[in-house]
Amino acid sequence: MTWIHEGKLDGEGLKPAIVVSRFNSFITGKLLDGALDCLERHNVNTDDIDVFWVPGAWEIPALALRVADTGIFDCVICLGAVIRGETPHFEYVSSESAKGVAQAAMLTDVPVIYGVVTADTVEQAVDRAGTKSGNKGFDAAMTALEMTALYDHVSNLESSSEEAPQEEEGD
Ligand code: INI
Repeated sequence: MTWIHEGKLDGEGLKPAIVVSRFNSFITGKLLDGALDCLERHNVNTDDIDVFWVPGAWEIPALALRVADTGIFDCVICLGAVIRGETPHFEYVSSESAKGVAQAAMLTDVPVIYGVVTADTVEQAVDRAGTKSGNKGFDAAMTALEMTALYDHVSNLESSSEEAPQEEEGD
């Protein structure tokens, strides 16, 4: 028999944190709206959501790791918008922000979710923040719900296998 493990999309009783950057706030504000909408529509209590504003996408990973390590939150949703300009700044900011969020996720015990829009143009970014291509903030919050449920499920598997009686080794 194959055992399938999946995370449920129910946020009841969860306490999520959102780390969101102020740079390009006309986009990140929409991502935040999308994430809040998703969490509330999946039974997360509004009073249980904490939002942390940082200056730019570069600053997201360091704060996300600190927030995750408090042990107060069930997951951390990272939201930002990096839009390509005429300078190579875009490459540095977008790649460090993505790498940093991935690293934070590996270093802490709760899911840290990447919801940073990287776009060539303002129009593309707008498309991903609640218009033509959906809302990446909403999507990131859905991912957070699923991964939080999976983390919880896997740690229950670990503790139930610890409690299970050990088979005696034969002679
Ligand atoms: N920060 C962003 O979040 N998006 C951008 O598009 C961006 N660009 O293009 O420069 C950006 N830069 C600021 C950066 O994130 C830091 O806040 C800044 O370098 C200070 O460390």
